[in-house]
Amino acid sequence: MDNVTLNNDIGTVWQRSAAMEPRCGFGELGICCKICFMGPCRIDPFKEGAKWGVCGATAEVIAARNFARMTAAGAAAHSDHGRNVARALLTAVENPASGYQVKDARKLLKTAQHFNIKTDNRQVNDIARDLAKAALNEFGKPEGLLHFLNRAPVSRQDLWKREGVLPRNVDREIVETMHRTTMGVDQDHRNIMRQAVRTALADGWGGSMIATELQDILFGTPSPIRGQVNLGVLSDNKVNIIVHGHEPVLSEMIVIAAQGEEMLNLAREKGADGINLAGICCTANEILLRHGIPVAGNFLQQELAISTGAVETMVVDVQCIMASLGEFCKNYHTKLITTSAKGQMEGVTYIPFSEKDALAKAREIVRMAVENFPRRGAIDIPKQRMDLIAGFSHEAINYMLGGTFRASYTPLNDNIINGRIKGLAGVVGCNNPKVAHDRQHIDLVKELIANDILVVQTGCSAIACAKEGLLIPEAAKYAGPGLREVCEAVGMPPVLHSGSCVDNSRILIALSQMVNTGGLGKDISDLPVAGAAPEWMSEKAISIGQYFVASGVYSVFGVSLPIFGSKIFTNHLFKEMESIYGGKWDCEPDAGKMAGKIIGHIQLKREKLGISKARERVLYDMDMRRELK
Ligand code: XCC
Ligand code: SF4
Repeated sequence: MDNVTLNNDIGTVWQRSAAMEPRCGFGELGICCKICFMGPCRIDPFKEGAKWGVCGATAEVIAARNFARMTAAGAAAHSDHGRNVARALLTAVENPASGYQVKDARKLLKTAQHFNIKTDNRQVNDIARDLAKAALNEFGKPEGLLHFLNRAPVSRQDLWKREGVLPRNVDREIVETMHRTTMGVDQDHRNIMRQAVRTALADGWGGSMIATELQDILFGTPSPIRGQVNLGVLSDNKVNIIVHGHEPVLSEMIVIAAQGEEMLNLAREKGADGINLAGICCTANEILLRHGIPVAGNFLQQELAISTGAVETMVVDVQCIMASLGEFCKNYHTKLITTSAKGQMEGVTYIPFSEKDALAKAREIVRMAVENFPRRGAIDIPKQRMDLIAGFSHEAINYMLGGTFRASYTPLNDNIINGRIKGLAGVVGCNNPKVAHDRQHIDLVKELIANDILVVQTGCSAIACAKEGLLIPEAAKYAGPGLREVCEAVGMPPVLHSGSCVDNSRILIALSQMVNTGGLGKDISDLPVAGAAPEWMSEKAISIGQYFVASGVYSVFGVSLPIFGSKIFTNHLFKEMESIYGGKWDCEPDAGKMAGKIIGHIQLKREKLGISKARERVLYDMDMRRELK
């Protein structure tokens, strides 16, 4: 699909990516600085040219500042999303006409406890109001630390305290990173990286976790649900609406609006057989997990979806929305609608979406889509589509493995200890046109499950593997014998879809629970687990990598990393960080080699835990039975 021919000048993302070659080597290596206007400065990686920027900054300081700023930007994106969810929770309490309401009261009570909010003999709405306000306070409170940090294993909290990296509030860490990386402040790459850790922790254990937990309270905690994926989910006879972006605060309302009788009647009036809603990127994951709404594709498929000619409306909010879409849509009848004051495009219809009149605005958007149906011209929808199962929140994993009455992580830990499952890998993140679309995700995940490693996924990576048919129970046939046995016993796929990118916080909680369950060491860094982002491109991925490393997880990225211009800084990420945090960064563009590194790492952790040899399964024979009597 990389070679669709188009009659517009802007082309596809692959064509524009090819036109960028050769890319700037200084930028690719992370040693280009434009932080002040004495520059831009660049360091010669071969040390024949400039060793210092105009201000005297070295390669490691420049690379560290760039890296820290990427972390801050990523943390800001996830956390601003989280803040919006907290505002929506407050709206649910104060303005029921908005369409929002508390769906999971049980999770509300549990989450409130983490914030020391009283729950006994209180109305749901009163607790929800307190929680929403407390969550909003996390972004700018003048004193204290982030509440969710107390969900990490105690050993981890102690380590963070020792290192001085406990985040105080979300906004402050992002602001401080911007301050410290401005011209002439922090000129020690290790000190810069400490602040980058604090900022990333404020994302994973702060902004992202607030987004995930409060979304579950508002829209329901995911549990396994069937769905379908790929461009073949678009309908040839229904109005196709694609929601693209990140915040379910918008997409949840579109789901409700598209199901209304009034809109369905209007669609029939316009000659359509109904309304077909589908998603792209993380917002797709959000409504897939909670409603089974089909996924049209991941990041690199946003233009392809429009090129089918079958999309009446693409409605976008924030993050990962290509700037090309406005120009791209001019060649099709597709109506592009932006909805966020934070994300607009010149010449594109903007319908301001706010929590206050969310449902009314969603109806307006759906109506525009329906009215656009008669303008549809020739269509060409690819046939490809695949079944999948998604919805493995950490609560769902708990119930699935442990049963409703004794929900726990004990069975998972037991299966890891007895060697049926060798370990856990979180494979997450974006697509990047610099590498073959989806290939790295699929090749990596297939090799991991073949080696009895259970894979947990989020984001565009989950969508990539879903298209390949790895997210159905039948995919157990690709798994090694141990993992296959567990999957078949429980009826689960060997690859578990846990949600969007803010939902990587679910993985943090799952890892903490594995530690607390016992038998696999005392800290996250003892667990036989690893993280990977084989096709990363977004700054958000850097923040995620950084909070996983700082939480004790070995995290390996594909494509490349903008750090290699400084050996000193690379050494800090790949070696020194491990001696501090027990987790470290790594980079490996080849999926096969990446799999080898992860398998090796998991094996090493198993050896350290003393569980490296798979225990022989004991079969009771007659002699042993007699002995027992
Ligand atoms: Fe964006 Fe979240 Fe990356 Fe996909 S995986 S390209 S960030 S949509 Ni999050
Ligand atoms: Fe150059 Fe230093 Fe300014 Fe960066 S901060 S652009 S290295 S002078």
